[in-house]
Amino acid sequence: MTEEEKLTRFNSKIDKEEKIEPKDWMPDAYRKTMIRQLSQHAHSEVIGMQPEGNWVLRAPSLRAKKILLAKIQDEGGHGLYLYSATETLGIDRDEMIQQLHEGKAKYSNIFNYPALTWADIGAIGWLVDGAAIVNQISLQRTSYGPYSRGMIRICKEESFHQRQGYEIMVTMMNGTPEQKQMAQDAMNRWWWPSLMMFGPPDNDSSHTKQSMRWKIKRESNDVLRQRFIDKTVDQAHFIGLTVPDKDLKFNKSTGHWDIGKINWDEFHEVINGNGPCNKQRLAHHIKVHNEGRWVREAAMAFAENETRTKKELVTH
Ligand code: FAQ
Repeated sequence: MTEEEKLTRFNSKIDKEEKIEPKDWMPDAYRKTMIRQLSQHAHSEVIGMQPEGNWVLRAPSLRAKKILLAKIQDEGGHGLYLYSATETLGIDRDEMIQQLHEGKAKYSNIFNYPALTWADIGAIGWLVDGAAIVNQISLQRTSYGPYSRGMIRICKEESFHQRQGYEIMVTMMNGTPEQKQMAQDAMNRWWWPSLMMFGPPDNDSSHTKQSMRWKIKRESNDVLRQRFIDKTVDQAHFIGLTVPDKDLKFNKSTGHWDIGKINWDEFHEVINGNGPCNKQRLAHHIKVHNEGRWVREAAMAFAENETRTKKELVTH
């Protein structure tokens, strides 16, 4: 097949809602975009374990600790699915990790903020996982097969995460005045960065147009952000939390909540390495990655040994 025929076939698959699979021909730019988005997503899951990991030893009960541990383990698992899915595009994990460590690969803005109190754990589960689900439900229909299948699995676990976060917020809002204030403070800290998770406004989003044409993204940043706002504002009001936005107003003609201005300068600062915790997050990842070298080497040596033994059994 000529390059042109291959491209026609690829486009017709996309048009017919057929998935693109690892061995299928794909344009280089499609592969590059998929590697960027998927690896960024994988890094986010793994770096996202840090703000919550900070609270494992300080969880207020054994029940809370067990739930938090399970959630953090899930995030590690999501990272694994996503790194594996990215590897099907022809890049290996070491290279992805190197890009992360060198600051060449991004991860979600949201994980560069500190989790200061137990209420932040509630806010992370409710708002951060809540935002992640809205985005990921849409990505279940993404055109790249391994990503789409990964998203279906991940969304199931993510909805449990959102519920556990909301449960913490409900409990605190039913507690003492101090606990209510803690919940409100956490809401104030996490609300705006959660809205930024959906990426820049559509007219400033460099990749959306092409990614939607390729059906990598199924809905735009602004559409998904609005869906999250509409769901979440009602949940906040239901438990007595105030959304920290003086311009928040229900728009009867559109049926949506209108919000005030998002501070996009803050977003750009954070994704370019200057958020409150960027340096700490990366330094921790690098340290733990280096400390874990012996585990990776032992696992590789074991795998090689197993393969050798199997081969010897076959030849004898
Ligand atoms: N943070 O043209 P667009 C989770 C960058 S998982 C950092 O709109 P795109 C679970 C973007 O890379 C959360 N950078 O980009 C959990 C691009 O940079 P470039 C992660 C961002 O890709 C919970 C530039 O800005 N989820 O939370 C962000 O079409 C709790 C222009 O932007 C995913 O990654 C951002 N938020 O749309 C884990 C979902 N937004 O290439 C632990 C998959 C944009 O110019 C604990 N990803 N940028 O250097 C996506 O859906 C898309 O990549 C978007 C961005 C929607 C995030």
